[in-house]
Amino acid sequence: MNAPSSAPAIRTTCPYCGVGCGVLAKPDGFGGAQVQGDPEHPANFGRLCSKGSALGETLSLNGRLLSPMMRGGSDMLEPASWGAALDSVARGFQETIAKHGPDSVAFYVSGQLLTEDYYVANKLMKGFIGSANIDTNSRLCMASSVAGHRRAFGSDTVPGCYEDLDDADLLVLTGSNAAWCHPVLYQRMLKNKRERGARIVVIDPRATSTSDEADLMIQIAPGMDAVLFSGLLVHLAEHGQLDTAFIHGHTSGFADALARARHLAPSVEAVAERCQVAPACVETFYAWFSATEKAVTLYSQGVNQSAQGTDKVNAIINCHLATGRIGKAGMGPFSLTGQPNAMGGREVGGLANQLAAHMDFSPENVDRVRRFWNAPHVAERAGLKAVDLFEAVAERRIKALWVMATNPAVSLPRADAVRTVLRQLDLLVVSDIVANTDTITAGAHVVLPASGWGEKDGTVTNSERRISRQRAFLPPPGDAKPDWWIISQVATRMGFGSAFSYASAAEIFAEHCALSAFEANGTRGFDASGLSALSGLAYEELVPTQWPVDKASPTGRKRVFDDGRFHTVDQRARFVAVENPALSISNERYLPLLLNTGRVRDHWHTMTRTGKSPRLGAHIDEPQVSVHPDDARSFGVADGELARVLTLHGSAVLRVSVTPAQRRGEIFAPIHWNGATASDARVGALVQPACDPISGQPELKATQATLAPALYAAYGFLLARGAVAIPDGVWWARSTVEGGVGYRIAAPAIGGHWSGIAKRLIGESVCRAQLLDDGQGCYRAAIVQDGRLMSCLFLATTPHALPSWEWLKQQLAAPALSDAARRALLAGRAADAGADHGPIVCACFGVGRAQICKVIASGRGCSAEDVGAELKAGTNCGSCLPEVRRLVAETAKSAPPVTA
Ligand SMILES: Nc1nc2c(c(=O)[nH]1)N[C@H]1C(S)=C(S)[C@@H](COP(=O)(O)OP(=O)(O)OC[C@H]3O[C@@H](n4cnc5c(=O)[nH]c(N)nc54)[C@H](O)[C@@H]3O)O[C@H]1N2
Ligand SMILES: Nc1nc2c(c(=O)[nH]1)N[C@H]1C(S)=C(S)[C@@H](COP(=O)(O)OP(=O)(O)OC[C@H]3O[C@@H](n4cnc5c(=O)[nH]c(N)nc54)[C@H](O)[C@@H]3O)O[C@H]1N2
Ligand code: SF4
Ligand SMILES: [Mo]
Repeated sequence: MNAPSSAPAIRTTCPYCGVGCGVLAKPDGFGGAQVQGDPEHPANFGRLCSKGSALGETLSLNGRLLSPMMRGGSDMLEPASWGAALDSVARGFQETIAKHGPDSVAFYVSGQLLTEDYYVANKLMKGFIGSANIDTNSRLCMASSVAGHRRAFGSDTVPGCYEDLDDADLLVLTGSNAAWCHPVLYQRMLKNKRERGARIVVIDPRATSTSDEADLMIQIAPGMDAVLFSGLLVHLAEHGQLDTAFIHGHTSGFADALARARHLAPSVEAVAERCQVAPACVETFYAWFSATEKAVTLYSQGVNQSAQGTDKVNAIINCHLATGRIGKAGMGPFSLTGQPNAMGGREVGGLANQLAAHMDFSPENVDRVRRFWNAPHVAERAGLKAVDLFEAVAERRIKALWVMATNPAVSLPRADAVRTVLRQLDLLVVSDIVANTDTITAGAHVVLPASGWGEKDGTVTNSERRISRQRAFLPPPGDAKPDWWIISQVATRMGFGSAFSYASAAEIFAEHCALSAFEANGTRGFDASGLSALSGLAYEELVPTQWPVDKASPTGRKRVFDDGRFHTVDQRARFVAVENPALSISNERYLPLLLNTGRVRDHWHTMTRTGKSPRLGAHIDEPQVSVHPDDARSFGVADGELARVLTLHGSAVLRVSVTPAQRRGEIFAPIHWNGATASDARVGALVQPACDPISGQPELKATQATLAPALYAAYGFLLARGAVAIPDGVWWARSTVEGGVGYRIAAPAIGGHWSGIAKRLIGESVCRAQLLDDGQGCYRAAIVQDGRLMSCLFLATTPHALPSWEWLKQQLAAPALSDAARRALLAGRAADAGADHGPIVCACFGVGRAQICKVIASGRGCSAEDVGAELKAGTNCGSCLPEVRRLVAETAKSAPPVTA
């Protein structure tokens, strides 16, 4: 049965990336919902990417944390009442503070909390506990942009808006794989390219789906962005492209910044040499930027996550200030935010080096916030930034820690070390929506069930400063509660009840907006005073609104700094003389490779939500490492085989993808797999902890590494209707597949031993179905019940001897096995190549690579549009269009069209 179609759709916002797309969610009456893009939301006008489109598949309660848990006598987590759990958290914090002072406790929070949750957490720590030891995963994500903005503008403000991407004639993307990470926005840029002829420049050490569509790709040496943009500043100065009126009227520090730029980047040749790219490439970029007034420079983690991230940001902003290209339609520096509410957390002041609402720790601000909150112990100095905070846990300076909506045992650098030190805490509290994250299993004492997306109310702010409502459309499952409620309850039990007696998210939002303007006199960037008097009903109906929103602009403002006035004391923007960049590495000869890390198209971070969707799992379903062909040869690893990646900090076994998209000497691994989804693929464990000296953001994109083949006796697949406990010693990676769970496995031994393991893996009845073929080094077992495949195990001595995984998955999904499929299962091969769809390219319509290639080869797919007409691939969200185009181009190259 399906949803009564009259059920009203609820307007809400996507919980993934910082594009902040509007979503219409229609509950189906059975705990799920149908989801589509909100045509009225100005971030997406109805579009959603593959992740947003699959939100409905992530709502099941499978794996959800449904009750508070406390560590019991047996040292195991056991269900507890809210009263007992909250009391124990409050008591734990109070006792630690009483014994060791307020700086012995900390909160580690997240850009995935709603603004209201964030506000309450920040208020409790900085106003009432009296420490600033609250930091956030935004330290790993946006801290360099925050620091760069504050140095240049005097406030953490993104000047422009998404409309600028429609109006621009040049779009420069540096350190951003927007085609995969901000897909709806990227499609908007492509539309501009298609319809208005905007040019796209992509700057990245690897070729990506984003660079596939670029007019110019600069495959830059890692870490050299500041050199490239310093060279641009020099070029602008030498070619009469400076806006001298703007520089003199509205900025300071130009001469110093230019002198430093000249030192770093004396000539195009010098830039090309340090960036390891062709001089012509650099020249073209400079010429295009010089000649194009309407230029936007977008940047993300290739810029922020760097030991020189803040300088990279300022090197970019310098070029926009020098040309006066800021605060005007179609131009400006544009920091793409990662998480759905990275920006909201920054508004609240949830980073350890800010106090609250764009205020620092000056005595005046401390006093101001003390009066506003009526708070007893306002923190008077900055607290510990993320990496230092966990260092303090290791040194036992922090003894009680509350982690909310983030998974530091996976996502921090040196993640294995982090996971170990979590065990040293006297009290580890984790608020999450799922029961088994690596942070929880590391040794949480108390685990608190939060309501998730669709179950709670609040606001998020996207990359263009637009505040949108997330609205509940499902009841919270089990005992789950909103994060703001959980924090307020603990605050109340710590004796601060009168300041935390919130009855709704709306009340908190109003207080947050009021604080933003409290005694501000226009000196602070973030001003949402225009929303501070919203009634509960008006909050319910709040339409997406960009801050600043105040008396002067009650409906919000698209752009700021359009009047050339900035938030510094003299209202002038600052040029910054940037340092000479150098990667934070020493030249150990035994670690000759550089490990870069990042994201894949269809997974979100540690996969606690995207991991539930079969179609999102189908695009890339196991942990990978991309390796240049020359490196593959010298390190003896081959495409499709497993390799161990080693660094000073840890190791992981990943599937090798050999690709010329990598620069020689550099490898890339996605961050998503962890202890809950794979046996040995915690990429965060490999990563070095060096940080940017100004922002404290870690260098997550460059760690010295090496690579070696990881040899097993047998490789294979296991498909089952539910999760399976895989024996120790077996390498595995799990994904949700249609109808069950799929594991890719690699095992140290094969033979008689395997039938025992098979029994454990797929059940006793396996004996009836098993087929052992020692002669060819293969092992196969399948259980078929009532004509349906229930589970199967395939092993072979090399990965290349296995049947097609995609074909096997199709058999598990099928309501009944065909006779041919049954025979093929026993023979251990796909029934016929035509039935094998290959790895999924289009997640929306489940179209595989083999299907697309077949259409292209038949001559019916000369363009992505043709492929779409034949197979629908790419016709919904468009996230796969870059890959479809690449397949068309590759096929055209490899097989010249047949002439009649
Ligand atoms: N599918 C998907 N989308 C997401 C997320 C997700 O988990 N999955 N997460 C969201 C979040 S929180 C974030 S922060 C964003 C991140 O979005 P992005 O920053 O676009 O993604 P990343 O893959 O982390 O890194 C971007 C690129 O930086 C490049 N890079 C590495 N070093 C350098 C360098 O020195 N210079 C330059 N110019 N480039 C370099 C990498 O090769 C990589 O292609 O994505 C958001 N969107
Ligand atoms: N090597 C390397 N490391 C990286 C990065 C990289 O590029 N390379 N990127 C960094 C970046 S930019 C980021 S943003 C981080 C992301 O890293 P994390 O923040 O650690 O990853 P998530 O999986 O997003 O964690 C969010 C957690 O919150 C839970 N959750 C979801 N909704 C709610 C809710 O409403 N309430 C509560 N309490 N919990 C909820 C989820 O189940 C999940 O466990 O990783 C960082 N680490
Ligand atoms: S681009 Fe995709 S992940 Fe990002 S907000 Fe929009 S639908 Fe969600
Ligand atoms: Mo992020």
